[in-house]
Amino acid sequence: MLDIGAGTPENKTDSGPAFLLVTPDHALHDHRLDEMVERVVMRTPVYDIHTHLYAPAFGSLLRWGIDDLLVYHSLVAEGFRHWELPYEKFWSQDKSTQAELIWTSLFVQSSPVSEACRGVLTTLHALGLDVRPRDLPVIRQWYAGHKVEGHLMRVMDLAGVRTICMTNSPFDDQERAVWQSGWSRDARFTSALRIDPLLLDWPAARRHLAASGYQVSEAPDARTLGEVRRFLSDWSHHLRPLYLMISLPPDFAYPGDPTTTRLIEEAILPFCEAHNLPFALMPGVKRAVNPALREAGDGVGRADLAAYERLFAAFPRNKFLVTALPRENQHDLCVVARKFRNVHLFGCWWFTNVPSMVDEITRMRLELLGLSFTAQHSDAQVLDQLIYKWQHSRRVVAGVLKDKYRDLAATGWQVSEAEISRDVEALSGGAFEAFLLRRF
Ligand code: FIX
Ligand code: ZN
Repeated sequence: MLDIGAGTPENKTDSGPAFLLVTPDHALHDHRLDEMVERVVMRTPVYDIHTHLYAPAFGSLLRWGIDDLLVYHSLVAEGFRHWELPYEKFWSQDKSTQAELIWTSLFVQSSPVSEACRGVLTTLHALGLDVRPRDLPVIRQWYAGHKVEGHLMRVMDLAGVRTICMTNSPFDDQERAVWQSGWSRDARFTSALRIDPLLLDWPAARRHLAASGYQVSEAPDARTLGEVRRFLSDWSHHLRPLYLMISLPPDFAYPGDPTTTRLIEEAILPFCEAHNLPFALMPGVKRAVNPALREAGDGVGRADLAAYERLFAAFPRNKFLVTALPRENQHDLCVVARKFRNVHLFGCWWFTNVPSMVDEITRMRLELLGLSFTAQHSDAQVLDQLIYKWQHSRRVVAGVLKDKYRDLAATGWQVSEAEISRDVEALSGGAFEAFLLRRF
C-alpha cells in the first residue's frame, strides 16, 4: 500500500533526509485506510460482555426510557454538585420529579457537556428526537408511544449490539424469583453469575445460603466449602453463566483474610476450573464513599495488582477476566496480562468510560497486548444507554485503530478490509468468545 522505500537510507535523495519524505501518495492511501477502518468499526456488531440490563421477561428489572436515563447514578452525582437540597429530600421524591430536577439543572440551566449528559443527547438524537427545544414533556410523550420489545430491537440496532450479557445475582430477591419460576431464554441475552457477597460479606452470604437450605457454618470448614460449591453449581444450572464475577475494593489481598482465601481457593476456583468458567475480577471500587448519595456514592482507589499476580500465578488452570477502575492501574494491568495467558482484559469501566480514558487505555492495550483483549463493554444500567455508550466508544476505538494501521502502513505492511474486520471482531467480542473456549 505504501512505498516502503521512502523511509530507508538507500532511498535518501539530495532533497533532504529520507525520514522526512512524505509523498502525496501516502496521504491518499492514509485517507482510504482511514475510511476503511471507520467503515469496519461502525458496521461490526459487538458482544456487550458486561451490562446491568435484563431480558424483557425480567419485567421492571429492565430499565428504559427518559426518566431512567435521567436518574442514572452518574447524573445524580453531577446534579448534587448544583443543589443545596438535602440528600434525603431528593431520595424522597418520585422518579419523575428526580428526573425533572436533573433535566433542569444539567440540561437547561447549564450546557450538558459531561460524558453522562452528552450521552443522553446522543441517545435521544439517534432515536430521532429533536433535542433543541429542551422539552422534557415532549420526550416523555414520545416514549409513552413505545413498547419495550420494539424499543429493545431499535436500541440494539442503533447501538450495533448483537448480544447482551446480563449481571445476575442469586442474592437479589427480585431476580431470584424470575430464575426460580423459569423464563424462556432469549438468545439476545446471556448471563454472568455475580457473587460479591460471598467474598465481601461472608456473614450475610452465609445467612443467605443457610436460609436457602445450604449447610454452611461460620468457619469455612470442608462441609461449608462443599455447600458453597453446591450453591454455585445450582445457580450455574439456572443461569448457564458465561463467567462468575465480582467487583473488588482497592485493599483486596491475596492471600488475605483466611475465610476469603479458602472460599477462593477451595470453592470458587475449583468450581470455575471444573466447568471451564472464567472468574471476572473488577478491582478498585470503593463502595459508599459518600453513603448519602446511595448508588451514586461509590468511588475509586488504586488496587494492589501484586495480589492479583499471585492469584493468577497460583491458579494457571483457571481463567480470569479483568477490568480495573483506577486509571493508575491500567499500565500495570497490561503488563500483568502479558505475563499471564489465563488473563483476558476487557472494557474501560465506569469512571474510565469517558472518551479521553478510552483513547488512552485502548491505545496502551493495543501497544502492549496486540488484539488479545476486549476493547469495551457498556456497563449500561438503562437499555437506551447502549446507544451512546457504543456510539461514543466506537468513535474513539476507530480513531486509535486508524493510527495503528497507519503506523503499519508506514512500514509497507498492507492490510485488507477482511483483515481489519477480523481484528475489529476480535476486539468486539470475538477474542472474549475464544477465551471462553480456551482450556489451560
Ligand atoms: O460493580 C459493577 O458492576 C459496577 O459496574 C456497578 O456497581 C456500577 O454501579 C456501574 O454501573 C458502573 O458503571
Ligand atoms: Zn457493572
